[in-house]
Amino acid sequence: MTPRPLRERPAWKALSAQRDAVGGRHLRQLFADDPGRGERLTLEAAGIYLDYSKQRVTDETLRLLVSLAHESGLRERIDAMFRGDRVNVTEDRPALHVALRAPRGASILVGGQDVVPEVHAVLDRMAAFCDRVRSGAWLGHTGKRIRNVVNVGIGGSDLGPVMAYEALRHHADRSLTFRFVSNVDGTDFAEATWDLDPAETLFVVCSKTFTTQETMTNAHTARDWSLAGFSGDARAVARHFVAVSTSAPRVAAFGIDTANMFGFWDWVGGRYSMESAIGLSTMLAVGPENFRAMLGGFHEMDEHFRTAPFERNLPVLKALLSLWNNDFLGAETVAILPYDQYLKRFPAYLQQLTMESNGKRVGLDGRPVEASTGPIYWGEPGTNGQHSFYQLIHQGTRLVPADLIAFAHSQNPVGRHHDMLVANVLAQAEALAFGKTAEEVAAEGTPGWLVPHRVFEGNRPTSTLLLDRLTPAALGRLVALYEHDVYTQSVIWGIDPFDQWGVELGKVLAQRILSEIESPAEPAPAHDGSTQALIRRYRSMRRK
Ligand code: G6Q
Repeated sequence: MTPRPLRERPAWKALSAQRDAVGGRHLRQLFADDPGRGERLTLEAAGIYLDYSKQRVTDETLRLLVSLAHESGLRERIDAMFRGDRVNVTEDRPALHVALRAPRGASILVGGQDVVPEVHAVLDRMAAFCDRVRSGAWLGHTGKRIRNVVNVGIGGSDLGPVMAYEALRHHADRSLTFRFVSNVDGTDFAEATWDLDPAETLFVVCSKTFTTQETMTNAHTARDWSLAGFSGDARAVARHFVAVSTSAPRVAAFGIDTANMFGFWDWVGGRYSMESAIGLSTMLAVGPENFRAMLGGFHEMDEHFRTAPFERNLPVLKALLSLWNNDFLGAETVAILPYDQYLKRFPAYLQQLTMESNGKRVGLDGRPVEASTGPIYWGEPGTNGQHSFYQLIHQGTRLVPADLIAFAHSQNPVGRHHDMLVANVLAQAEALAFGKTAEEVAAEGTPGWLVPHRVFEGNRPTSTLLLDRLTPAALGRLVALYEHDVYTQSVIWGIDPFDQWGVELGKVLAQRILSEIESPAEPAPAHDGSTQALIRRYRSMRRK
């Protein structure tokens, strides 16, 4: 059944009415009126404890948000995604990343064919390959062991692998060095390889399409760099290059033997692919067993999302709270603040996942969406952010809701560090919610003129996510949580979270401008006055 237009859904209307009644109340008041909310507005599932009591909601707001999910047809849309319907409407294909982490023996059909056996066949091949590299059975062209792995890819073929490598570094084989080259800026390649020996270096070229300009340029540069180390002997490619792609013909055309290729499928979106063969570098780093444990964590969250009632469903609740902040309280961003140094690339990873998915202005019907979609995700690990941009969150004029992510156990227990770290997360959430009133500031003897500067208004909403420790399984659960959060929001807005047409225009123009800036003759003016002048200026600067 097609849901009613967004603003005509009864829950949407009731939430709009709630906005002033609840959205205008201070968290101090909400806690004073309802002291039990700190215990009650929490949820523990799939190894994640979520405290959402510091969100600016009441039980009634939550009830209406859950009704909104029902009125938006979320149940049906979740089932549609899991059974392999073509939920990626504008590209007319399924978005079946959940099949990548389905256990052996499960069954998910695409076009009448069970894809789970194929998924496990690739995982098994990846595992066999990774075991050979990690054990030293796979040798380079001159018989040396592989010591360095360079992942070449961009976007979804880079951000997941680099985030997962950093996140799981504690579990990684430290005798191997990992580097990630994504940018077409030659500096990226140069800095990633300057100290590496080609005889000990394996390149993993990751590209779903095997046509992406940046990746193909870097892959060719990598081949030149590698072969230069073997006096141009092209046979070395077979020992020093493997590919991850959906296109065997293009991999073969590049010169990589398809025996050294790991495949995946067009029903895996780039930003939803870190647990497919795109995660080969992750598996090389942490080994097949840890990789499978990560898949187990993903699957655990998948099952929770698929089966839990919405009011006890972590991704659904997270999505609804984010939607409340964004569409009803007017917040434009979400700060992702992991209190774990290993998650330093997690905000960047989530930027793509959330903003490339839900940065859309038209609905599935091609008409403008009736609400603000995809908030801006950004962030840095705590405690570093506290000494930089937290000022704006605490005392600026904008509303910046934040997700605070913390672990009960450090992977590197050193002295009191971990307790200090966690004390900071809890303190920030408390300060953001409750602030410090003018009376409190004055009572400390602060001179009158300074009081306004030292007041913390509070009422800044946060969600605190507490996990046991950052294991591979925990990472899987965390990523799947955000994936399904994104999907839930997209369903309510009625947009396609699996396409990314917005990246196309710039790519086409870049091709055209490249030929113009490289052309020996002055190119005919083909652009607006500004772009034309910049092309002219660049050409003349390059001539000097
Ligand atoms: C992700 C996007 C995009 C994609 C890159 C790389 O969802 O589709 O970031 O991952 O453009 O694409 P290839 O893997 O095809 O090189």
